[in-house]
Amino acid sequence: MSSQLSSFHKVLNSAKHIIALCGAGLSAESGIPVQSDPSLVMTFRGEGGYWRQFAATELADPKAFLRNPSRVWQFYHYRRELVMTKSQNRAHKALIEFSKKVNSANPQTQTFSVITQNVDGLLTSGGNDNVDGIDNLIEMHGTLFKTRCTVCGDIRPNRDSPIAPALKGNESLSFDADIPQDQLPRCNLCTGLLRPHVVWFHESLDEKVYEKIQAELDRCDLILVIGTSGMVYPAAAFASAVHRKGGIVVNFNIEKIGEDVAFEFIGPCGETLPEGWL
Ligand code: BJW
Ligand code: ZN
Repeated sequence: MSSQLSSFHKVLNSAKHIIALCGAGLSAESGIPVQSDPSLVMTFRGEGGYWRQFAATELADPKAFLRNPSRVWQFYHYRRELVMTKSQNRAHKALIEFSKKVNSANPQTQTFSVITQNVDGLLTSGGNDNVDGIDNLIEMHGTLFKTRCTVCGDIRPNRDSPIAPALKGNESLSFDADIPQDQLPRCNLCTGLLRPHVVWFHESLDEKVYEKIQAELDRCDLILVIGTSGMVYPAAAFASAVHRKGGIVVNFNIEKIGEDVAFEFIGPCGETLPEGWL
């Protein structure tokens, strides 16, 4: 075992309040595209081997939805359908295993919570494969598998495929079908237009979710930063907040990122994370 790994194990065993902050890199090995530069583009491999590029900020944005809900729903329908074909990878499983281990021991000794920016739901229990999930999970940017009514605010789980009949067959990457609003996903309670229950650019996090995150950060003495570029706020500020209070920052990424890092495991987290827990 490398000396870094054995030192990390000591730190991991003696930490009291551990957080894992996850980003798109966690799900990369499940085959879910990573947003390489969230300020500019999201890239997907299109049919025929072409790379098509979309300005993520033009789709994951409340103004875009107001202007063209048909386009934004096609983008989210595409991603829901894609994610429904994917499964947890070794990194998800390592986190779930660690969470079970910590939670079955004395909560006075150690706690573990996971804050994920991912909206793919791969850390939640259930899903297509009825898998195990993380007990103490905060999906800070929401999830692809819940809807929110733009009129009455009702939030509910939804794994329908397709989410509306008119979206079926619109899995191409052009997102340019002009679907009438009354054929987009509608609320069961008030027939209002539904939207994905995710946090778009220029939107604030849900207040209760943010309070929960603050409480976790306040007591945290070890933060594992897994597969996130640290470019999108407020999540980008969490590791330095922990570091400023004397906590330890550990990075799992395929490249070097961030400052104030005590340990760095460079490589695909499907490999480095399971090793880290052994
Ligand atoms: C691997 C790997 C492998 C690959 N193993 N690793 C302060 C300063 C500047 C700007 C702002 C600021 N505060 C707010 C802003 C604006 C904005 C922002 O941060 N912009 C930045 C682009 C600068 N933030 C917001 O708007 C936030 N709202 C807010 O602050 O409200 C207040 C407000 C109100 C009104 C006006 C203005 C402000 C909300 C942000 C919500 C972000 N939502 C998204 C979309 C969610 C829905 C959806 O997916 O459709 O969340 S954006 C997108 O980025 C998504 C992600 O969760 C998020 C983070 O991306 P992540 O996970 O880090 O992914 P990548 O692709 O960036 O990185 C992947 C990493 O993995 C890389 O490092 C790879 O190396 C690594 N990797 N393979 C390990 N196998
Ligand atoms: Zn409604």
